[in-house]
Amino acid sequence: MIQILDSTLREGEQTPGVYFPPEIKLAIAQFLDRIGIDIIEAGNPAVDREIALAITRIANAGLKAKIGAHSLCRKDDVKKALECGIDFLGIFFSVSEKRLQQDYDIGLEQAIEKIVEVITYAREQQENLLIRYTPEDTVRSPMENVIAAAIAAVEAGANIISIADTTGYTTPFVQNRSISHYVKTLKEELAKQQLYPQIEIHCHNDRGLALANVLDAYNAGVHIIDASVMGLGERSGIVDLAELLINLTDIVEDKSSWDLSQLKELYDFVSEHSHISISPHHPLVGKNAFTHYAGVHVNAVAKDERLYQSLNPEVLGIKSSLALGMQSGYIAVKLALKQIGREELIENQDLVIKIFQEIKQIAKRGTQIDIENELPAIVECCIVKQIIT
Ligand code: HCA
Ligand code: CU
Repeated sequence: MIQILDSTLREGEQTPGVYFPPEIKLAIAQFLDRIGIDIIEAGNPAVDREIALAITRIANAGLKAKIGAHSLCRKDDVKKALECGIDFLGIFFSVSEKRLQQDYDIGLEQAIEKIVEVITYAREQQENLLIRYTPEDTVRSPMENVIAAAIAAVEAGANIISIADTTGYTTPFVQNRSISHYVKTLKEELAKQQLYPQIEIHCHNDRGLALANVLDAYNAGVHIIDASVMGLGERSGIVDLAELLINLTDIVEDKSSWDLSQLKELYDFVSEHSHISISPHHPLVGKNAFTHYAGVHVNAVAKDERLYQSLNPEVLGIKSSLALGMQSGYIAVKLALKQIGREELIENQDLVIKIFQEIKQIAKRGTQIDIENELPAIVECCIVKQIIT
């Protein structure tokens, strides 16, 4: 069964301007737990004491999910992470010679020694700890280096190897640049050494392909997929959690793994506390995700919503809705009158036409009409005009 790691609290906080205080982090973790997320990556405790405090609180909250911390490949940082009482530790370090030379002035051999030393230390401190090693920027690093580091890491005690597409470089149809190629090659090479760690993927969205890439990796037999709420993260972020879950629901065998009815509330909560708005057309959770507008569409969905919906909004605890504006037809006006409790006016053809024309006039100003809050006043105004004329 595929496992989901949510990194809203770690990668998500690498969105400029985003910071979730400990009590908000705990509430987000509780939401994720209710949804059925397997691993919650709660932050890097070496960044700030308050982050360490938040991770500790989440780790002590009795959640079903495994609680993880992120750490640089340093014993001191690992020590801080373990003090938080975590189940899962993610250690990352590059194995690309170019990066190693430019940033750390060391070679591959020294890098692998460091990785082995830190993983060995973590394993000695906590026997039941799940340890993940990520060769940062895996997919742009020489494959032979990645394989050598992965073998050494697993032999030193890592349970999971993560393939990080740190810069959103992979793409499904370009030879040797697909994430499935990396998943398959790494699995094969490790199996040759009788090593069978879990394989994870972390896909950034720089090319807008993060979701396509994780589905490609799913097909290649990956075990753990990283995502975040709203896809929050560095630059263009990573895979969007809601989009990932709905697409996996179509392909996994056990459809009841996740409680999707919590997603909308979680997204609104994260949007509020990150101060980043959800675009109206965001799949599943955007304001317009299940809103029908143009006349032809509204006519059809009035008979059967499935004519213009391939997803059932009820699964997400959402109801479909109607928008009024330039594209609307008479049916939309009648449905909107019904919605605001003025069903008795539907038979008044002249009035319906007047309201319809008024809506078009307002729409020309480029503003959207709020059915609940604005339509009642528009209706009253048209009734008065009808009496006068
Ligand atoms: C980072 C880099 C990272 C690490 C992923 C991991 C990436 O911002 O620290 O440790 O598995 O994209 O490579 O997020
Ligand atoms: Cu990342």
